[in-house]
Amino acid sequence: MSSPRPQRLVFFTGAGMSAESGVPTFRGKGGIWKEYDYERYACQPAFETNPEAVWEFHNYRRQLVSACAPHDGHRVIRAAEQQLEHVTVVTQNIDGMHQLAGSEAVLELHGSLWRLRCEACGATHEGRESPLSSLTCDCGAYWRPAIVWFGDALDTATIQASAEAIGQCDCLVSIGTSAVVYPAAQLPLLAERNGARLIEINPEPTPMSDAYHEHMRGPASEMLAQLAARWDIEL
Ligand code: BJW
Ligand code: ZN
Repeated sequence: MSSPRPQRLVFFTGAGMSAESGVPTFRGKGGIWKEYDYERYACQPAFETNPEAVWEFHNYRRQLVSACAPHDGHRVIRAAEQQLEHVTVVTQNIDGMHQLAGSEAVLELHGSLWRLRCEACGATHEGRESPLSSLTCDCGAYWRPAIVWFGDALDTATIQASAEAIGQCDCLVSIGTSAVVYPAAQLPLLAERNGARLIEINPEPTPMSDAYHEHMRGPASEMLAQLAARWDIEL
């Protein structure tokens, strides 16, 4: 049975959203941090000490993600964007999977695997070549993945735009995040101020589950298919 569609909807996504595409999550079974210590491969001090090791890890992930494709859940989100008034995707994911599915209103809280910047001359580069053909910028310095690593500040404009969309929404659907990384973990709570309905999609409970009105305990693709039916979103 269908029910009224949200007027302003936010999808708040984490690594579990991409799990069914074959992209490993960070924590839990098969989580990437089990195999790779972020202090050696994914933080600014590691990049400054051993950029080659950091690049080995990031090139590995570029290749891994390149072989993955969006799944039906990403397509539900894209369809919602096309058929509902105001839809925003706020993602912690760096894999670009929402954009591959065609989503346009995507705010990337933790940056992107596909963007690079040079901290020496300010140059930037965007592209999905995997592995990267040259690890260095024309000026000779190593490219730095434009990813928000632990200890990095999040981009102010992105966090503001996310807070605004969440603060104004009447429904927030959180999908596939363990809700342990801050400040991202607390952003969905801003939706409460507007009296929004909070729905959590995750096979497991999270430290933020109590803040949600509805828990859909299952994989993203199946749970999003249920929401599509509920809101009469055509696929
Ligand atoms: C499924 C599924 C299926 C499976 N369907 N679901 C306050 C309190 C405590 C600590 C801090 C705090 N504020 C800041 C901190 C420190 C730190 C932090 O949060 N630490 C905690 C871990 C303790 N935060 C930071 O350092 C942040 N920066 C910061 O605050 O800067 C301050 C500053 C200000 C001014 C100047 C300078 C600094 C930055 C955080 C950056 C996070 N970056 C990473 C990527 C790094 C590397 C890389 O990729 O190369 O972002 S870490 C990693 O975790 C990645 C993710 O986006 C993020 C969140 O993970 P996510 O998405 O939740 O994934 P998982 O794997 O944890 O969970 C997957 C979920 O999916 C599970 O729940 C499964 O059940 C579920 N699932 N299959 C649906 N099919
Ligand atoms: Zn440069």
